[in-house]
Amino acid sequence: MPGFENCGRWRRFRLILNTRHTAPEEYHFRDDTWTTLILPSRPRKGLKNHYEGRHMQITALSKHIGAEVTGIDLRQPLDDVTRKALNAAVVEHIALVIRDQEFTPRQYLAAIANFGEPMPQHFTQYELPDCPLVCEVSNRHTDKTGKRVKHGAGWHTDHTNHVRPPKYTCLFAVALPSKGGGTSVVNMRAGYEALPEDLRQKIQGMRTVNVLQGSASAHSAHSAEAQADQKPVGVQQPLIRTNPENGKKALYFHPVKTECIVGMTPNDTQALLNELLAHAVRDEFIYTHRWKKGDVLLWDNRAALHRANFDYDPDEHRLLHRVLVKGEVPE
Ligand SMILES: O=C(O)CCC(=O)C(=O)O
Ligand SMILES: [Fe+2]
Repeated sequence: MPGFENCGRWRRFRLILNTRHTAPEEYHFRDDTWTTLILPSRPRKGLKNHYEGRHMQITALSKHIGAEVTGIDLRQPLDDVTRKALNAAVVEHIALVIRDQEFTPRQYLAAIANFGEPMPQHFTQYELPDCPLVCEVSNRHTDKTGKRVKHGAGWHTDHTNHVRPPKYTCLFAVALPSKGGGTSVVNMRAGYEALPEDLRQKIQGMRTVNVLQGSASAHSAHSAEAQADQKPVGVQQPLIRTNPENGKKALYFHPVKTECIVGMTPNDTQALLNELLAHAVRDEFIYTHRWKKGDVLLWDNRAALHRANFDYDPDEHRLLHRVLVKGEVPE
């Protein structure tokens, strides 16, 4: 029987693959404890048991957001229990860091398929030619004027102008600056709960209208190029989104892609979104990932905003490989 160890104030769980096949399958979430999950690593016929002698461990990184996974090689096939535990960890902890991976783009794509179906991305010019569901996020990309594009510099969630935006965004480090260049993810479940009551009441039932780039947004995602591609009719999304996997509500918006909130002008909309950001984005709700070689970072777009940190020497190369996992129609 796995033991529960007291570990202070926040929820953690630990998952151990039992290579001796003695313990029954256990799967628990418990508040105020470490929860240890003992999973059988089933040997497959004719296949060497790839988990032999290894431990997969999932450890929460803070009270509000982030968990780290060690002791797993995502190039190997995963059993259902392991896959479910990883997916449950993303939903629970919102941002998941999986350490020490080594992939070709195809292996990376296959690894991410454990989390759902990969989907095509907006900017097809960044697709890897041999593996188009994997796109580059690079600080060397330029727009038509030759200016460097700063992908994801402000708080946002991805592809809100899609009817079915991605539930997870996944990044894998390929080239990293010597310092800085982290990725920050903020818990918008906590952000929603932290709103003053009158503001929370005011935004009930509101819907954002999403285009490639909103006319009143302060940031320019893709400048003239983006404007040219813009769809005339926006896609509506709920401003408060419920994650169907746990029933929890979160603030859900992309300030740059929001043209307006239904019934409001673009300028009033931006003012309201800024007010929401000011209340919801708190240091204790943020996880900033400091990239190491071999890291995969993924997060649940249904409960988070994220941004790239441009606090590094731009002459150093920063390249991540990105895969998006298909989501449901937001409600
Ligand atoms: O470069 C990063 O750290 C994140 C970029 C981003 O916003 C994304 O990949 O969706
Ligand atoms: Fe993004």
